[in-house]
Formats: sequence, C-alpha cells, structure tokens
Amino acid sequence: MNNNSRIVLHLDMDAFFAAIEERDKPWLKEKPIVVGADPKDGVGRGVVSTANYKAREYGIHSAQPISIAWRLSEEAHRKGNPRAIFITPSSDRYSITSREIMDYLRTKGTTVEQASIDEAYIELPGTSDKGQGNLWEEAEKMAREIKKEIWDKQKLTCSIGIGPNKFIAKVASDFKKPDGLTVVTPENVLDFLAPLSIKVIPGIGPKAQEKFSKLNIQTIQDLRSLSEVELTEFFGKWGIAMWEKARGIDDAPLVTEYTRKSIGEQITFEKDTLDAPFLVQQLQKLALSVGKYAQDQNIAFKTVSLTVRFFDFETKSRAKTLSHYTDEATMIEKIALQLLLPFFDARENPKKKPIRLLGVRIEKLLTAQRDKML
Ligand code: TTP
Ligand code: MG
Repeated sequence: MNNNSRIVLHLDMDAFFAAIEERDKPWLKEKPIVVGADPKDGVGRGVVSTANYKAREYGIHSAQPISIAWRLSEEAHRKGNPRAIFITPSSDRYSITSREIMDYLRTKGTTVEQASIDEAYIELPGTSDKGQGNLWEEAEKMAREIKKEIWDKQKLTCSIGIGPNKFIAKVASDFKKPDGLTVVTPENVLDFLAPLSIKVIPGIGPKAQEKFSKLNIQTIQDLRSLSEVELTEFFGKWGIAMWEKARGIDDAPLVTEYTRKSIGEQITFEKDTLDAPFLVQQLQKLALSVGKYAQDQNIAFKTVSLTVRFFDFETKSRAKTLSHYTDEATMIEKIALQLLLPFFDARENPKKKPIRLLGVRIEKLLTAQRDKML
C-alpha cells in the first residue's frame, strides 16, 4: 500500500430535515415524511426540501415541485400505501442539530471541513509508525464510533465514506445510504469507481451526461476510454479534472475555514402580489432568517442582495455593498428594504407587475475560523 496516502472521511446525515422531524415528533414514527412547502391539496407552490426514505419509495425527492410530491403521495395511497405527511421546515431546529453534530466532529479530528448543513469531511493524519494498514483500520473504527455517538446523542443516522481523498470519500458515503459505512482503500479505488455512473463525478450534470451518452459512455469504466486530450476537447479545462476523477485522483485539500460565497433564502408566494405591507413583511422574515443563520455561523458580510421575480418570470437582482464588513443582522433587513422600495413604483416596476418570488442574500462573506477547537 502507498505509504503517503491520505485518509479522508466524509459524513452525510441521512434524510436530515425529515429525520429530525421524525425524531422530534413521535406520531411521525415510521411514516413517509416530506419536508417542504405546503402542498395545499396539490395546488401549493414551492418545492420539496427533503423526504425520508419511506417517502422516497413513492418517487418523492429534494427540489421536486411540492405539487408533484402531493400527486405521488396520492397515487401511492390509491395503491394501498399510507399518504405522505407534509411538514413545513423549521430551520431553527435543523441548524441547532447541525451545529451540535459539527461541534462534536471537531472534537474527533484536527482538520474538519463543514461542507453543508449536514455533511463534513475529516482528514486523519496519514502517516504513523504503525504503518498504513493499521491506520485504515483505525479510521474505520473511528467512523463506527462517530456513528454510534451521533445515534446515542441525537438519535439520528448518518452515512460515512472513507477514502484516500475527498472525492472518493464523498462517493463512498453516498454508496450505501442510509446508515452506511463504506471504506475504499487506495488499492480498491479503481475497482470501486469502475461500475458507477459518471454522474458521481462533480461537474457531470444532465447536459454532460447527454453528451457522453451519445458516445456510449455511462459508467466511469466507459469514461476511462477517453484520453485527456479528447476530454479537454469536449469539456475544456474540466476535461482534465474528469480524466483524473475517473481514475480516483483528487488533490483538493480540506477547506477548514467556512468558505461559502453567499447565504440566501427565497420564498415563492401562493399568489403573485404587489401588496406592499405583505411583501415588506415577507422580506423582513427572509432577512431575519438569513441574519440568524449568519450569526449562528459567525459570518460577517459586506453585500446584501435582493432578487425579485415577477409573475411572468422576469427576474431582477439588486445589490448594495457596504464600505465595511458587518455582522449586524438588522442591516440585512434595512438594505433589503431599500432595495425593494423601487419595485413599488416606476423605477423598477413601471408596469406594476405582481411579484411571484422574493429572495434575500448576503455576499462577500467573512468567516471566523471555527476549527480552532482541540
Ligand atoms: P442532503 O444531504 O442532500 O439530503 P438528505 O440529508 O435529506 O438525504 P440523504 O440521506 O440523501 O443525504 O441535504 C441535506 C438537507 O439539506 C436536507 O435534509 C434538506 C436540505 N436540502 C434542501 O432544503 N433542498 C435541497 O434541494 C437539498 C438537496 C437539500
Ligand atoms: Mg444528507
């Protein structure tokens, strides 16, 4: 085994928002659960945030229009299954749980990267007198400990992947879900990847998949038939990264400082509207929520931006950048309101078009180093 290989662990919580709901509300136990916008008996707007694994059996998934999720649940019901239970997200509880889990993980390793609300990478020191073989066993033991601790403390399950880099670790954590643990040692990397869909490679979305499918390339094994030069011709600079990923090569380091570029939230209304008091109130809610998230994460910002989508889907974004960073949540509301006002008159909305969606976002973020614990 290669003695210089890294050991990276990737953890991703299972059906995160839905699992928290199931844990906190005993009457939801073992039921199909969908967290997302209110379906309003099938005419609701907005999307699914997530669904638990029972609801996924109905074909329901993240980012799907909530009206479709509703239809799938009704369809399942007609076939004799229980209807899915639809729940509006309560983000406070999710961020508290996330924070507790992340803080716990920071006690397990010196290098921890929080990659989203429910996923993190941990890099283990890669060399030891005990030799690499032992280190991989230790990593697996640690993963079991983490899973047990998260279950004992939070009554939630997660899936963990262990590999020689971030890419392999992430693919491995997704390999067996829920409650999975997959270890891919350096000598198994090529075999592990070979049969998987090229979709697992970051950057290969539906468009690239379509391109590849014309070349009869579906799996990573298939992808290996293309040379670096061919891939570069097809995909420009992405080509080399794809060639490398197909062979399990990834040098990306963990980003231990929280490096998100922006934080935002948006809301789609039941009815398109230009009712000023209502829109102002909705904007305040969004600003408050973004501000709270930023505060929870110790993030300061310089820019606040507002997105307005009209009933006909024309979308305008307006932003204001301050001269200094601030972590004052009230600034978000203040600036967002300033940006919204011209939409009530001819400056931004001469035809008085009703509004379908509002979004508030903070950008140019400054993050406190949160990895200094232990
Ligand atoms: P994911 O980890 O992508 O999904 P998950 O944890 O619900 O399920 P899995 O077992 O497949 O990991 O996202 C974490 C949370 O982020 C998810 O619970 C809800 C939220 N989320 C959204 O709000 N919208 C989205 O489109 C996605 C993908 C996630
Ligand atoms: Mg998850």
